[in-house]
Amino acid sequence: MRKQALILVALAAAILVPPAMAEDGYELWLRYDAPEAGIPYLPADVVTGCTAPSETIRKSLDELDIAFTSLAGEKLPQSRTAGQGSLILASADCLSSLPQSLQPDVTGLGEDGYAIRGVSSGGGKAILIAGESDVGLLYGVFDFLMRLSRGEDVRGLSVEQTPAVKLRLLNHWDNLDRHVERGYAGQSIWNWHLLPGRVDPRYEDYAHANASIGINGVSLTNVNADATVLTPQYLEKVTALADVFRPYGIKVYLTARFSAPMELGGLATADPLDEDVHEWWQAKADEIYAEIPDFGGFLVKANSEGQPGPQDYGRSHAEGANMLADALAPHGGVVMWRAFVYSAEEPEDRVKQAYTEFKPLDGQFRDNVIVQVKNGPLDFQPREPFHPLFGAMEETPLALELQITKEYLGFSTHLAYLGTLWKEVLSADTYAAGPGSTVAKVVDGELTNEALTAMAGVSNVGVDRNWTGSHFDQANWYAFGRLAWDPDASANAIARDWAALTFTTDPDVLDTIVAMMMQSREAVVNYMTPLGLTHLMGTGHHYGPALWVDDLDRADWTPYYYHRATEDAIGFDRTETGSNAVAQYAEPLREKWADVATTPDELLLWFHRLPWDYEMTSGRSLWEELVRHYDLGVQQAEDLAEQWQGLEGQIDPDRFAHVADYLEIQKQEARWWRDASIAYWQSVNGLALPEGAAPPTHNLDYYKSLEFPNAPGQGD
Ligand code: GCV
Repeated sequence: MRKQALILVALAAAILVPPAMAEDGYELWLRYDAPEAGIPYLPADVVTGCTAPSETIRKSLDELDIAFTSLAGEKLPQSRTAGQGSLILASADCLSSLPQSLQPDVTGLGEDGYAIRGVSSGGGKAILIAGESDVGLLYGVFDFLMRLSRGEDVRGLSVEQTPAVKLRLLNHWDNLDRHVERGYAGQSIWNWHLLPGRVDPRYEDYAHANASIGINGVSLTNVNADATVLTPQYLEKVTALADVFRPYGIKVYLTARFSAPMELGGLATADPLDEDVHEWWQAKADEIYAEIPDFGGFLVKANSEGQPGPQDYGRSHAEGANMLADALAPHGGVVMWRAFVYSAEEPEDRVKQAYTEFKPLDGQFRDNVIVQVKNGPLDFQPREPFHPLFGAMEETPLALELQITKEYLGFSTHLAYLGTLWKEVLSADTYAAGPGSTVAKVVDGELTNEALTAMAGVSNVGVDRNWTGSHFDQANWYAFGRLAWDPDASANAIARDWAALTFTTDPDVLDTIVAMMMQSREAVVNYMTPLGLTHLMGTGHHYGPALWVDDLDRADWTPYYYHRATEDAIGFDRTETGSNAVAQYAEPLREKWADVATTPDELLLWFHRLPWDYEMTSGRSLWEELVRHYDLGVQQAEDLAEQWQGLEGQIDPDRFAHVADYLEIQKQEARWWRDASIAYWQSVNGLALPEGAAPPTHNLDYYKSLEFPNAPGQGD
């Protein structure tokens, strides 16, 4: 009888006690898992200097509750007076209830800056987190908690942080029907149909994640814009999102379809010099600001890939941008005008067109316009040289646009940590004002003394439970925020911080994960587009290799346009004898890249057209070197999968298995890329494989026959 009762009790307990939740990636880098060795410091209590805490201060206090409950098993008690061991929170608006001796000087930290330092209190030591603004303080709280969570001893900390870049934005390419252009993590998280009635709690979780890495702006909609988002019906929905984001210091931006005055306003024209058009935009801006007083502004793609723009009326990009800027200026909004422009009719080398178009407009933009430039002159390829507009626009602020979603780097299944790619761009020297004129110094405004600075990342967020499709792609979201805050931060250090917060603080496991991340992007370059090759992906969806495509309506959308391979040679001549794109760079880069002997291998076929038997610095022929890179890429992909397998048992099982499956896909696709590429090149150059290289698994016809009509993330 007693035994039966015990069984019944055990059964009831099994039914009533929910099993521990498996890790599914939803918490991102904010898991607040206690570090292996426990947290090195537990504050005695938390004290704020506020008499009436703002919503943002309340978010900071909530964050401390969430974090300490997880890290230490209980919330910190809140006290009214600071004593020994206190954690003191202060901002300019949140000082008055602190004793005079503890009121920090917060001026000079900048609007988003913060400080964390030890102070004397109650006859002992306390820790002060101070921001000039409440949002700065919130950023400081996140930094403090993430340090604790990584196992850092925060007691001797003395940190002062001010972001190098003013506007740090995610750009969503989300359509109103929830399809995400180039999205690989499911549908858009914005459920427009249900907004504003249903404000999904996920919106706040999203804002919370962004704030933790310093992101302070979100452009909600696709740059291939739909004017509908500017209707009153949709602005009500946008307002609901803005209200959720505000306490986290995040402003909303919208993509403005240039023809909106015609589509929504019934005007006969969208000519930026037309008075009615001007008035329409002014009224629209007033309408938006009446509901969203901190609205960030408009992001615009104009006269590119079929989007309407000022050139439809014979006006320049500056005239178009300035008209919108005038409408926003009274409210403090900005226009982010994209320089991703190229035309199907234009015979000029596609990678030259943005510079040709924008360079003559330098100095013609209003003060509240920032020209948004992709990292490279083509389109977010695995590797490109930096965009020649960086360093070339002395009187125009330039925003750097990066792509977090991996349209050209294997979608969400391939591990490609983009921190290394972005650092390569940021640390590239433009030589615009002599050596040391890095892209980072253009972007943070130092080079041309710009106050308006910005960095934008095309978001990889969707409704997938883990937000980004793959666990490792969370690292790219995280790295974007960290680099937008501090472009000088190291890709390696960011990877290590992310991995410690996301997986474990075990140093050996971290060494493996960071090593995997640090080699991952180069692996992708090697098996997809080595030696400066570019844009060889499948038509439209950009999934997989399609090097043979040479017959689309637009030549500049074909892989052939970029590789130009014939029996004798391969590559795009961008020197004086070709398109002369090198002339868009400052000396000594121009001379360096114009000379094949001084062009680095990784950009060789970007700038030069060379015979297949060209002798490389390695002593191998170009053909042999190409095959070697493909093989290396496949080997690296195999290594990634193997390194991960070595971590079995040290990573929670669900996330381990998810990553392992994706790495297996990457391994297979790396081989597919290598084999299809080699099969195609051989069909063109008729060359035998170098000794020891394996023949492609299938013949070229097989690779050509593969179709992927339902590949995710396609454009219209
Ligand atoms: C939003 C590339 C992408 C397009 C994208 C475009 C852009 O061409 O393939 O999907 O359009 O870049 O950046 O505007």
